[in-house]
Amino acid sequence: MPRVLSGIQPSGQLTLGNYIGAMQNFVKLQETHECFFMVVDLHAITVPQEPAALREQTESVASLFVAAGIDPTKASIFAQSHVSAHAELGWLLTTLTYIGELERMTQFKDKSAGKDSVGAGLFVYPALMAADILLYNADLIPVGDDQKQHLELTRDLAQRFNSRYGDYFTIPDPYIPKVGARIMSLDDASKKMSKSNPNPGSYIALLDPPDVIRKKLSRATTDSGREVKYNPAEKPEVSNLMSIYAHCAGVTLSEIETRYEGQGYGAFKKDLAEHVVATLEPLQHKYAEIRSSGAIHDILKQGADEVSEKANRTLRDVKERMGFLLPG
Ligand code: ATP
Ligand code: LTN
Repeated sequence: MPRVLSGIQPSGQLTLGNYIGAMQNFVKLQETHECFFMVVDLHAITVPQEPAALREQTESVASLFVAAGIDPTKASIFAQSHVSAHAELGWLLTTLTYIGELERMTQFKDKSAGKDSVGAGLFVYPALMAADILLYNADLIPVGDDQKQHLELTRDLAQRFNSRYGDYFTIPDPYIPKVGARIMSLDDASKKMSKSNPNPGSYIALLDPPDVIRKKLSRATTDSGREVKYNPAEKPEVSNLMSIYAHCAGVTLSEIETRYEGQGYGAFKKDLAEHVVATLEPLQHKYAEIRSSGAIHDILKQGADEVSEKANRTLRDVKERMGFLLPG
């Protein structure tokens, strides 16, 4: 069975962007693929995290995986730091990565812009992501549009390793949704919706209560026109809201255009809020159940147990190929 792998950082409250861009595909792919879904806590610490918040968010993200419909009997759900081979292969791949490649990464440029001191982890982050993927020889990587460049680097590193040390790694392909691969900020359609944005009005968190969702969407920026038309270049705000609508209501963009012809933005935004609320309510109920049951610890332990053997085998093979003296 082809393998799918992806990760989400426990760096804040998950947003509708994470859900539409990535998690919805996780749920879909678990039916047809062998799946590995990680809470990438080692990636989250590339920017400062409060220890108590990191622990809480790690449990929260793992619980949201399950609440969104990832079934731990079909997919392995685990915390990256519970499988130490990730950090170790990350280091080995860092030594194969060129500084120039890392300097070109737009996520690094965005996250380091304007900062006086930037941790080295933020810079070498893509090599750790490559390790996540290559440890399991994953074939398909469901991610949002912003991760395309990191995935290109993963492919280059796999090819570089294979040409230096002999064919070993599978070259992974991205799996990116056609609509909704880049959900934009509600207050600024030139920036992607992001859980680490300091303005909570810029995103819909998956755990926002219904009234907060309604308020945030009614305040979402729109242009001064009236037409509900999909045109990301000229009407980026409305087009962004239409992508969200399409996902939550399960309709096409042209169906939305027909539905709101001649009606202006008011009715559209009101209905949009109800579709988002209806999408998130079942997830929120399930989330509350999972958190109060305490089951997530066992799910994460089971996930790490399921994947560790495969990860350790890859690490051993890689070390052997690179010329490390193996113990014993
Ligand atoms: P941070 O703001 O902390 O960098 P993030 O919100 O960008 O976090 P990640 O954990 O980096 O979230 O991303 C998890 C997954 O969600 C990735 O596959 C990413 O591509 C996807 N994703 C994140 N934001 C969006 C978005 N606005 N639209 C579509 N997909 C997104
Ligand atoms: N870099 C990704 C998170 C991530 C990931 C991965 C995604 C870490 N490891 C492996 C896919 C596969 C991000 O910032 N969203």
